[in-house]
Amino acid sequence: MNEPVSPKPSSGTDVEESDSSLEDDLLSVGDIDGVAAIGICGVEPLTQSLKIIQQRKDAGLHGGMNFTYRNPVRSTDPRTGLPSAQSAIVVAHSYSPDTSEASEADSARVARYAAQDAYGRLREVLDLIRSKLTARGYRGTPVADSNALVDRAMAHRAGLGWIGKNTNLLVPGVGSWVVLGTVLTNAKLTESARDPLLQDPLLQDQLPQDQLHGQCGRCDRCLTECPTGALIEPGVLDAGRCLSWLLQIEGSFPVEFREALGDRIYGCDDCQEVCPPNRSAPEVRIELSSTGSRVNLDWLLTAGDEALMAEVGGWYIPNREPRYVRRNALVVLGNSGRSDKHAADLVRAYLESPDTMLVEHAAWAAGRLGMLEMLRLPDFRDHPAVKAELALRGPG
Ligand code: B12
Ligand code: SF4
Ligand code: SF4
Repeated sequence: MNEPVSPKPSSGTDVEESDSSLEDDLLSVGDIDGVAAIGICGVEPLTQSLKIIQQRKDAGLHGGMNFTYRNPVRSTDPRTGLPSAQSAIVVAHSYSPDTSEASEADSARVARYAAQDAYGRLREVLDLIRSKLTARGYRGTPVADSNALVDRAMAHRAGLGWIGKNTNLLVPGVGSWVVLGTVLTNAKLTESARDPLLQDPLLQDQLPQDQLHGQCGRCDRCLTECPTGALIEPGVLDAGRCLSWLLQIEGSFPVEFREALGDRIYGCDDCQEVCPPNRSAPEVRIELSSTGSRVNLDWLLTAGDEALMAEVGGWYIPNREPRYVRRNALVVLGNSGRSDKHAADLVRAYLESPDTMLVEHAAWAAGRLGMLEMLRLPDFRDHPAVKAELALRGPG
């Protein structure tokens, strides 16, 4: 278990003993280890964000995602989470920039935010803010990574940082290895001092793109290094090309992006790993999640439903169906370059699956691993998915 969060002793803030203002007391949470930034802002609807979400939806850039795209009007109105809200306290909590365990051909990689309990730690901090509010008779409603609010837009409004060309919120001096959350409250709080341009929500909403990405300067590494070209313009992501989303979609994993998936089984960090401001990210010690940063591939492909979900149940998995974890694992297996008997046995077992989607991915893995002979066996060669793979790979 993580140790419960408590302010650093140096902060000198104690609700009972201090005569500091409510704002000072709330902002003192910023002294807790791991809290990268904290700010207070208003709860007017995020009109610019609404416009952006609608534009991207109309252009098909959401790639079928729901989240904030399901009901953009609600997700861009902070009062959706608390109708009596008057103010918001927004927090960026760091997670460790390095959780990497040695890469092995029989394991799959988990993105850093999911390799550790980053949201668990954030929620503890948000709960502490809530308790400070309720101790003074106010309401406090924490919201983080839910469909009820666009977190980056709130963090931007609260002055926590800038929106990078990779669409992430970057905290000055810290970078983007942070998760974001908000506590909505019915207390009317003084907004944090920040860039005058950002003081006025109307002005903020009219902020031109070059100022939005201001501190990125002329850098464009995230755009050029994204393995699938998903960042089609500075700050614009085509979710239909983003590996992080493709791992979460229903149906087949798109063939054209399977090789680019490499060994990723959940999330993708490339556009943050290449980001120069992230070099100054602080090291934060957070307990690893149930998976850690690498999951054994053979285990993923042989575990029963219950055991599998006990391990990876914290991930977004379409309809909570374990077959999607296995689909993704088959793509990783195909990319593993393995030629050992155990890998061949795994592919073979999935070619026998009653689930056509899994047969199709197993056939692809066989083709990529050079196991075409297996596909030509009488047991498999007449399956439509196998036939299609054989046709694609040629006579071999
Ligand atoms: C859907 C979603 C995804 C989707 C789409 C991401 C995307 N870029 O659109 C997918 C599955 C691909 C994804 C991936 C990741 N995600 Co995600 N995701 C979300 C979620 C649930 C909603 C985001 C959303 O609404 N996207 C739609 C676009 C249009 O909105 P947006 O990118 O947030 O941009 C808003 C602001 O930038 C602002 N804005 C943009 N331009 C302008 C211009 C002006 C003038 C103004 C004022 C505002 C403004 O308005 C936009 C719309 O509200 C949020 C949680 C939440 N409830 O907010 C987490 C969230 C954005 N994800 C997060 C994380 C950690 C990730 C990953 C790093 C995980 C991983 N390792 O795989 C990757 C990063 C990939 C990337 N480059 O974005 C964090 C981001 C932390 C940060 N530092 O920014 C969030 C905030 C979760 C959290 N609470 O911490 N994610
Ligand atoms: S998460 Fe990966 S695929 Fe998505 S935009 Fe970033 S680098 Fe590209
Ligand atoms: S890689 Fe460069 S352009 Fe992309 S977000 Fe980081 S600083 Fe900005």
